[in-house]
Amino acid sequence: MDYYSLKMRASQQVGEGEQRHEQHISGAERIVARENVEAVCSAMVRRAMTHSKGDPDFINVKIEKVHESDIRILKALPVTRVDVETWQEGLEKAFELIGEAVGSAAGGAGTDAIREFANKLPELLRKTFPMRGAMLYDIATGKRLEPDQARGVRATYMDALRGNVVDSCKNHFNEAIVLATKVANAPGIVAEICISDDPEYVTGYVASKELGYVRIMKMKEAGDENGGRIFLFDSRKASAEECIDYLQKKKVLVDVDGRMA
Ligand code: PML
Repeated sequence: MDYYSLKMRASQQVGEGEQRHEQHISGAERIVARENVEAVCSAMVRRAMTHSKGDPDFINVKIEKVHESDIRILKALPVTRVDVETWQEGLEKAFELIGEAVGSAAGGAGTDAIREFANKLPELLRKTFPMRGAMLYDIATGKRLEPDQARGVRATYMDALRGNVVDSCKNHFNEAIVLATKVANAPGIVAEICISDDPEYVTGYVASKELGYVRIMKMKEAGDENGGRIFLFDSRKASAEECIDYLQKKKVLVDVDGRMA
């Protein structure tokens, strides 16, 4: 069967004079069967044209053929949910889980080393707020590995294996479980932490092959437009090039098996 990758991004010019620049409004991507290309494409354009951030000045839709033999099918990570009273409690829980994942990846590194790493996490996360992509952080050396640190690394070419569903609204969870599953299966990836940059969306997650996808129901204050992602990577297990190549080029369909909202 023939598949096609569709990617949409929409932006708007904001600011005056020298301050004038392009601001991202909306983006989406799918991998669909040939017969769904037109419908999915128009749903993407509708999504761009009806976004709450305003009217786009620029919409780019890229459509590429994908050979079935180049697609890897992955089983979605199992999902668990952590309810918390406050976003501070949620963040603490997320940092604790990430600390454990990093500790066990580092062969049960001492508690001091894990505590030292966990202390760095809030600052690392803050550094991701202005980035479009994720930070790729090497737990073996403490170095950042994104070729462009202002942009970060973006996981792309992925979708859920869900037949011919056409949707024009963003569903944070549905998109995140697909991305987190692709990322968790990347060479050398130990874990991921994510906070949405949507000011109205306070749920975030931590994920890894061992932890699964752990939804933490509050990870920031409502109204806060800061969000970001860190991919925690171990350079003793794979090379950064191999990992980035997989994240940015390998086509993945995720078997969500009834997990989607
Ligand atoms: C994003 O907005 O891109 C991040 C979405 C996080 C989804 C968390 C969840 O609902 O499980």
